[in-house]
Amino acid sequence: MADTDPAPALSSSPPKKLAPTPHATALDRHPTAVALRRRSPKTPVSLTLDDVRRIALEAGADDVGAVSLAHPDLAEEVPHVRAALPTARTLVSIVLRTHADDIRSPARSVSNQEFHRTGHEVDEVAHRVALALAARGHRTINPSMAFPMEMDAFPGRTWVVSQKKVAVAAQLGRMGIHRSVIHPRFGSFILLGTVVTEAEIAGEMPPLDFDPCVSCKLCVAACPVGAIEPDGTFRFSACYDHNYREFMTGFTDFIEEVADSKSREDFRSRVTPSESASMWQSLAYQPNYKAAYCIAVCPAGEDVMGPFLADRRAFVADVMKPLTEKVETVYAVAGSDAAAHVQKRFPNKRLKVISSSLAPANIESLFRSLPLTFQRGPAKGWRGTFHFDLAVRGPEGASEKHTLRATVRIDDGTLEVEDGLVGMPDVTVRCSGDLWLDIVAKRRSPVWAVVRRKLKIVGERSLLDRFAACFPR
Ligand code: B12
Ligand code: SF4
Repeated sequence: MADTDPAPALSSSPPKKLAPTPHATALDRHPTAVALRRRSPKTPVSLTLDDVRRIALEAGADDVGAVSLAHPDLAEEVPHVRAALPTARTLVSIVLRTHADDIRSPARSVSNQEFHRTGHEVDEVAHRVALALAARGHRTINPSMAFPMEMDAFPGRTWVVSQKKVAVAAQLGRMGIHRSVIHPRFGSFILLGTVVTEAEIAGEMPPLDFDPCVSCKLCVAACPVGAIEPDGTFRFSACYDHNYREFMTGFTDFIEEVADSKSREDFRSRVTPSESASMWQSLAYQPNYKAAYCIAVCPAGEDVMGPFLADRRAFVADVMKPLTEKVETVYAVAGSDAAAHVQKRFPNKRLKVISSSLAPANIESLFRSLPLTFQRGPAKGWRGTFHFDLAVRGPEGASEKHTLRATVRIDDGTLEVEDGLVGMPDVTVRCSGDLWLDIVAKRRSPVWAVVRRKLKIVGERSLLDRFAACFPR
């Protein structure tokens, strides 16, 4: 499994004898050093895929696989995984089942309880596997199944390892239309863990030779904010703004409402007592997801599909309708595709308009994050090419500047972002990167910046308003 692995062969290097230095130092005479030198050195135990599967199943996993970090589909993971364990060579993917009836309950407290319970169990199982591999002489870590994450990197990539990618590379399932991994037996009712180890593991997982997703598109129909497209395109901001209302930036938005409120009455007009109580519950216990309906309605998987196969109409009535007909608050940013979707498809639900708190951390990440916040609705029926030529300060304290150049093309609902100034622009924007970030975050007015000659816009200015509407805040 490690043929093409560029990492040094740490696990197979012979154990070094802890010989004392020629001139005995105080450390050599220390009781711990003396005791250790009396022991015979440990040789790391070689491991096969069967060994690791047995260890993980005994630790409580429902299914398990392993894949080399050198797998071509995991190239993007390498720097992140090695930042957490520099000698990492193999990823052990762990699957735990969730209880489908709980996840399907319209009572969100029941569903959330199950997500949290199984999530903790994933972390426990992964920890037991990590200890077992470490005891066999291989440095091993168990990154969390979800939280805590590396929030320094927020709002960029905060996760140590992408468990979906690892599970798919380890042949444990395939990505469904709803962009979660579907296991051939347990379907969408799983949570994933990944154990990162420097051990080389002999043996390969047999390929999963079919796609467990049955393309029924119930996930598309069930999502209250239209986050899942029939072709499998995932609308990240739609899911994040609603489902994660009581996580990360949803919580920040709540705090900012507190800060902006002039009085108790003003605060209550912005945030209902029920929403405050819900936020308290998320803080005091564990953060509550608002939906996960895409997972709840998914009929895929051998252990799950029976009722759907027997009577599809009854399945929709019993499983999907209670969720889609539920009267509940749905969060979406004004002008977003999600807001339009709730109004059109779910008039029975209460749309609550919120501000997007997905602000980029710096000008470099602004262009990388555009696809995550792009809204197709406001981009329909027109096209424009935008050149950005932005002066960017060096690292803090440094005086040097560089120029960040990017091209953004919007064409009838589609978005393309490219490095450099490419093609003929309809609009060119020139200013400092900091100023553009402030304008995007509405901290500065572009009119003020043009008047003060800090911002230069060449071309059709009205297109910039259309551009802004595609990234509502
Ligand atoms: C970020 C994240 C999210 C994001 C993005 C979800 C997504 N589809 O990727 C949000 C906040 C929306 C989310 C929601 C949910 N999540 Co989540 N989430 C993660 C996390 C931390 C990383 C996911 C990941 O690898 N993304 C990158 C690539 C591989 O995913 P992708 O689909 O190709 O990329 C899409 C988005 O992620 C986004 N994207 C791509 N790159 C980047 C970079 C950045 C910086 C950002 C912010 C986004 C982003 O754009 C892509 C296309 O739209 C993992 C835990 C982990 N450490 O792996 C759990 C995980 C994927 N989540 C999980 C679950 C269960 C959920 C929820 C059901 C939670 C809930 N109870 O409601 C929903 C389901 C939403 C859905 N249909 O996907 C499970 C999925 C299990 C499975 N069967 O696959 C995981 C694996 C946690 C776990 N340990 O089990 N999640
Ligand atoms: S609900 Fe249907 S379309 Fe969606 S992931 Fe599951 S099987 Fe695929």
